[in-house]
Amino acid sequence: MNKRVAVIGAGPSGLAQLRAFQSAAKKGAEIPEVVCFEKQSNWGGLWNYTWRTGVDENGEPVHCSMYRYLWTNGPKEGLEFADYSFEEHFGKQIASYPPRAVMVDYIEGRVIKAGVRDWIRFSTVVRWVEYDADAGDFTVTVHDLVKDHVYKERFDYVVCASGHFSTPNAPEFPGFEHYSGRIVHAHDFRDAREFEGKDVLLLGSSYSAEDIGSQCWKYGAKSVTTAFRTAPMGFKWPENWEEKPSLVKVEGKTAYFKDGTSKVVDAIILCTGYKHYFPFLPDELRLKTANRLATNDLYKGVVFVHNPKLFYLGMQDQWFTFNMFDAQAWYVRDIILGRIEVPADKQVLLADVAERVAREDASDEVKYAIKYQGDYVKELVAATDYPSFDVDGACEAFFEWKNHKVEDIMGFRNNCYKSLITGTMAPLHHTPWKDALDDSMEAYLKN
Ligand code: FAD
Ligand code: NA7
Repeated sequence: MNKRVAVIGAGPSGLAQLRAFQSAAKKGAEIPEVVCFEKQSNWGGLWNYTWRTGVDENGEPVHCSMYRYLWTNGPKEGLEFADYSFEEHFGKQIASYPPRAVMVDYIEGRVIKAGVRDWIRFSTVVRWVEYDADAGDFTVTVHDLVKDHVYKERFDYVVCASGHFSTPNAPEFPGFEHYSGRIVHAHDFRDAREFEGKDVLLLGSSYSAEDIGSQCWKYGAKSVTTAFRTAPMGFKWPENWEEKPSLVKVEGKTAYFKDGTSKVVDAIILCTGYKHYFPFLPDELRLKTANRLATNDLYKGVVFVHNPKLFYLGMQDQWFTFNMFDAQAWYVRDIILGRIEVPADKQVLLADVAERVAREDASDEVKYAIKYQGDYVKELVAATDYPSFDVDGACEAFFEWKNHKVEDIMGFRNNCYKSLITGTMAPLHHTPWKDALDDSMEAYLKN
């Protein structure tokens, strides 16, 4: 097989694609040449922490949106690789909400074992992708940032795994221009200790607002205020945390809210989400979608309907993460290997997308959404040789996790779950989350 596949990004999704091809090769299949372009100097995507914000050492936008002291925001049992358990990696079962460093070690473990590092060209940013309809292939223009050299190569298929939680959605509010405190987007938040003793306002009511607010609280902020646009998060917050409706304006250091109340705040953190942003793709190849479970224009959630030789991984909003990226990567691999056929009629592809969108829109219930994405994972897993696992069990774990958060938002990480891959129960972590200030791997693994 002398086909060539370009994979853009070596985060969890891109690495899943490499692992998918490597596992087929290991079973004796002939696979195409796979080249992965990664703009950072190491793999791991968002999980590859950097202290930098703004631009990186090469002048490229910093990809990382993660911060110090980040622990997974859902139980690890919901994301465990079906072909590489936590127990296999760590040699023992570990507690359910690992900090980022532990997760990086786990993510790396599988691809080190697979031996695919040589497939990746690090510090190489994809600048542009063009499709040549006559030749039926893509020309990919990349910049080797170390050699400072721009070059082009041709590929039969392109897999875009560049992530979508890196380019901030940063709205402006009246008075921001003259505000004398710090205004920062969640993407550039790095260390909660910066806000020790401060009154902090977070805009947004989703994961970033909840977790960055919790970090600030844990590391000694004087008070936390979160302002929602649509609906409050509604947890039983600690005493020095309050939820307000939308921010209307700021004057001096005073923030004014829609209900007529106000509060003097030292810093404003925009937890207002991210944009799907693909500056390296022309109009006809670029995915344009909101952050939702059924994206626009992706047949089976991965095949770009306007050019089925282009695939996107991980572009959905995410309850399921690593195992969903795996299911997608195995599916894409099997299309490329000719094991799965994509219908030739574009109307069929569009109908698949429309059905997924309608089904997602049928309910606003959180349980429905979790199950919806679980069913999607099942659908893809059933079509390939990715090891099947108890997806319904993972949904149950997510339901339980949601209940734990309602019971105790600052204590939900003190719970443990049973692995759906090995069946082993995770140990209770040695220290409650709110008291565990050291997020190193050594500290976490002391169980
Ligand atoms: P990314 O991790 O974003 O990786 C994309 C890769 O593409 C990056 O390495 C980037 O450098 C590279 N890239 C981008 N553009 C180019 C280019 N032009 N050329 C070359 N390379 C390029 N998920 C969980 O399961 N649990 C959690 O606890 C959790 N916490 C999160 C916390 C935060 C703050 C955020 C933002 C996300 C969190 N997530 C979490 C979700 C996260 O989206 C996934 O875990 C995962 O990182 C997505 O993987 P990905 O490979 O699709 O994208
Ligand atoms: P999300 O989940 O996309 O949430 C964005 C939040 O920002 C959400 O509450 C939005 O309110 C709010 N938002 C967006 N635009 C505005 C404006 N203009 N004004 C006020 N509020 C706004 O992003 P997160 O960063 O929380 O999470 C992304 C990932 O990071 C997630 O997968 C986690 O694992 C970590 P809405 O409810 O739409 O009214």
